[in-house]
Amino acid sequence: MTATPVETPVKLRAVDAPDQPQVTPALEELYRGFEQELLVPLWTEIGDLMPAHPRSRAVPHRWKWENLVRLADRAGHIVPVGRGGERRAIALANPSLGGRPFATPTLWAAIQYLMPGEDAPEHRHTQHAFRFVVEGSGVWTVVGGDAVPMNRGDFLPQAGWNWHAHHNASDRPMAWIDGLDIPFQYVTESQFFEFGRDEISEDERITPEYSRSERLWGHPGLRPLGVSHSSPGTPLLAYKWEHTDRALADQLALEQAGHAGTVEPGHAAVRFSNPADGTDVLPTVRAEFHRIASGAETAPLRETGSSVYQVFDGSGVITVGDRSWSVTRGDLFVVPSWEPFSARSQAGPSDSDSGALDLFRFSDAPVFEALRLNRTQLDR
Ligand code: 1HN
Repeated sequence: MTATPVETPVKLRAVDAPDQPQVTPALEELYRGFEQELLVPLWTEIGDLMPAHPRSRAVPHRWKWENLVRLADRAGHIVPVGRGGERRAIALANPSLGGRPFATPTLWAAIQYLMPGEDAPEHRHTQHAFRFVVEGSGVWTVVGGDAVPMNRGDFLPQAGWNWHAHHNASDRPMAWIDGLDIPFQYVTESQFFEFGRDEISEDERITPEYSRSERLWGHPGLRPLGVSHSSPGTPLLAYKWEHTDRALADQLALEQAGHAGTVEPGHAAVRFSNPADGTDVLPTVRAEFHRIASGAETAPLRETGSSVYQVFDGSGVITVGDRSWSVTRGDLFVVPSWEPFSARSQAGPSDSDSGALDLFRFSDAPVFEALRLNRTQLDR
């Protein structure tokens, strides 16, 4: 029997280039020696290891919501939800990340779909997560026993290690998006996961208009004195659309009246923040909402770290690096690290509203800020 030769994962190629040592038999022999000992010299790698600026492994990409919903609905009729698979969640796979379910090198984004009367079983994980609802209603997410309603425009963060299950109490299917820091926790090898109860209790199968968390923490500028909050992430489990919408409308109205408030002309924006201390809602994930007034355009901006956007309302044109797309309600797109991003609002024929382009955004910015790796540059 012949032994299969053991393949070493290190492969070094001597190349004839001005910044490389002269290719000689001695150099070739040195490189074979490096391969045997699993060694890689810096001089063959430095351009890739230390680029002059970030060059993302991810590429800019857009997913059309109508295609996602069509396929999720088909999955709803074919694929059951239950223990093991846990969720009918279908993830965006960035075309240059090897077919992995990673929207960017750090962020997961998925459409989740729950059929009428269905339950997604309880579990918990260290990954930080949120839900954002672009259309529909009828699902309650039960976080730590607290039933939280989900309606169009609502943002529902849920820090890692909280028990959670979902329940569709309505007679219609419901879709929403999930964002998590799965790729980040995957590469940092920090994940834990546990199954919870197979069924939530009858007294959790309730459909209140406000969760307990909203009744405690959801009043603007008012911190409850009877409760402490020390666990990671926000104690507020839902940020309702009516507040977000009014904040953005007021910024643009104040600008019209000659007052400060917008981030640039015709561009209103808010960050979802922790009411206990004003920080980001999740330790690893930032979430924001941007409204670009009819006809306005944002200045091209580069930032370290990556983002995923979902169009909440309106239509427009998005430019990311050398890519440009028309977008409309529900469409998702990714902005990789250091790719310049700009958005232009352009009312489409079917847009009934003010003509503004409303964008929900999430990013890995808290990680970059904590590590002091955050950098921005205006591109014009
Ligand atoms: C998860 O628990 C949810 O609770 C969504 O809705 C997506 C993706 C991977 C792992 C767990 C949810 C998920 C997930």
